[in-house]
Amino acid sequence: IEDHATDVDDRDPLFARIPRRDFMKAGAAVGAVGSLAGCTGLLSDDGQVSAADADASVPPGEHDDYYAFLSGGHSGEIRVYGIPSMRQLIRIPVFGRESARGYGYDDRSSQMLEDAGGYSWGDAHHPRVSQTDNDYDGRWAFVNDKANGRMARIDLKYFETDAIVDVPNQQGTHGACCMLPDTKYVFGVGEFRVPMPNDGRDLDDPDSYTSTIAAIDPETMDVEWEVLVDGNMDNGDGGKEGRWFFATGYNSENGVTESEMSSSETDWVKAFDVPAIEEAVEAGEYEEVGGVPLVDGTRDSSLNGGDRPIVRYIDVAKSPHGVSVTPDGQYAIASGKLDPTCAVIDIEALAETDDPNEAIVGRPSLGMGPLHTAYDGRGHAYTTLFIDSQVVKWDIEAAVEAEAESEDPVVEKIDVHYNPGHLIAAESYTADPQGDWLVALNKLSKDRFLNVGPMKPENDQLIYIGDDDAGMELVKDTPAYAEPHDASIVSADKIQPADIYDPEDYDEEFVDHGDSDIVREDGRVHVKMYSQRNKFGFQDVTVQEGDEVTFTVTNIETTPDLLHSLAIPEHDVNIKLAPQETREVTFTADEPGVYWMYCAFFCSALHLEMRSRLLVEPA
Ligand code: CUK
Ligand code: CUA
Repeated sequence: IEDHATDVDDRDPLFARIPRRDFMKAGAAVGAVGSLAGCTGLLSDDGQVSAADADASVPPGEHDDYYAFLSGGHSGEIRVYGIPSMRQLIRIPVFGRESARGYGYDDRSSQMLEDAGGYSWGDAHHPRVSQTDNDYDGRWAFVNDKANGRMARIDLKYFETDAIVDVPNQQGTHGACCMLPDTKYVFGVGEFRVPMPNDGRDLDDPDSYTSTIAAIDPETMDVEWEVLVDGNMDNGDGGKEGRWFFATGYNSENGVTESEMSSSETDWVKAFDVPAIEEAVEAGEYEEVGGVPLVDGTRDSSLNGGDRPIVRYIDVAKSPHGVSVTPDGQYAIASGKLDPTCAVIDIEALAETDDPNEAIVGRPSLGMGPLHTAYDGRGHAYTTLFIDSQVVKWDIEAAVEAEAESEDPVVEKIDVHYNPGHLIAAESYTADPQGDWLVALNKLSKDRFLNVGPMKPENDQLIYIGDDDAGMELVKDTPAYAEPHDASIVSADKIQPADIYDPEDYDEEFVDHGDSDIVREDGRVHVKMYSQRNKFGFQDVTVQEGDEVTFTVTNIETTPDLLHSLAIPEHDVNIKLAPQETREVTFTADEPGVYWMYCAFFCSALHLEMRSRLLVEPA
């Protein structure tokens, strides 16, 4: 068991709060499955490579079975991995400028970042892919910004961010997920409680702080309505049938310090009855705050007083963290974090009972620090144990029956390295998970990789879960740059990205081979030019010192994978041009001189020669 680094750090503030009795119980369970896990490890004793390991080694030139969209935490981006190879295929900048893609450098994307608040970074936690009929439709991915209260949309035709909304009345938009079955809304879950509105009032009156959930229209990215609640909120997930949305929350105490926030023995999972909220909005039962209808879902609200409350407050052990709905839509499972159990909430029962606490039908004791839960579609749940550094596989129905028969729903535990946050199984958020691969997003890698200094990578571990008899098998370590939180894994055939741009899809005017042009008017110069191997539409462009210059540039190539760019030294100009893409950039030519405009993508043997001169004449 020593080998199975249970990794309990006694300085860990989470651990410090776990009752000793529960720790002993979990410790015994680890021992029972520890020996079992030992014989299913990657390198079996006879040195043979396992079947799962062979499956996971995607040979050179072959493609993966899945796309995985991983959030990049405070790097503000999304990373796309192939599963099971764990190769990083591309990065998608979302909340911050990124020079390789020219994201935030051309006028359109920099205006989008500006309109979304003008922040230079974000904290991306929960990437969720749009669904139709509870299955991935390959249209969009959405991701929250916990740092600045925003939600972004990624267009999966081009794998690029195409919209960001700054959510009113939310300071930290943490949980994010789609309203299923058909992505009617994207929900943003507000975490940080603040005065409402946060305009200088009630500064030191934490009892009056509040948080909201926001329902965002996925097409327009407009916030349609928000619901105000008691307590903080954390993660969220939607039911499969268009009625319920669940959010965990801590700090029912209205505290502002760590000890205040975790003093009470219970907190809530909030179940939002979406059609009931829509009715209230329809009936005008809201206040407009920050430009959006704000519906009162606090416990004492009149909207919660009648037969059909809009928000049900379900008591669970203190400070729950993740919540996810089972693939069959039957249960919402909320992880205990500071408590070794998960709460299994029967969604149908919730609609039928007056006391929402009666909807809790299971409380399996899983281990130390349960955070997030994923599904294999065969009736198992997989929950990360942050403190135990394990993934626990358990039987959902056994957990429900255990209420009556005290049966142990835990099937197996596997060690991960180390301290996992989220985990994700293939298509776990749909009605039909694939049940083969699972990725544990471990916060710490410690000594698993070459030492790269004090800031170590995280460790995303690939685990094979396709064989219930052989058990879970750890297959791969993958170093990850700070700091993936959540992911969505989508079958490769459900996403159909474009190879080249369609000029119909953007606003800028496509510049053909023939119509490169310069228009001058009152200190403004507009240059339209094409780019192709190995030249730009103009060999020289002459402007006056102080001119405001706009370049509209089109890559007129139709060959996939043939990119150009326009880079202009000392003007911070850097736009990416994929085949048939047009981008615009505007800058002031404020220093006289010669500036070599060049192409930064290595596009041919004459790539270095692909340059033109910008001549800025002294005023
Ligand atoms: S949260 Cu980070 S590990 Cu933002 Cu989903 Cu739980
Ligand atoms: Cu075009 Cu290099």
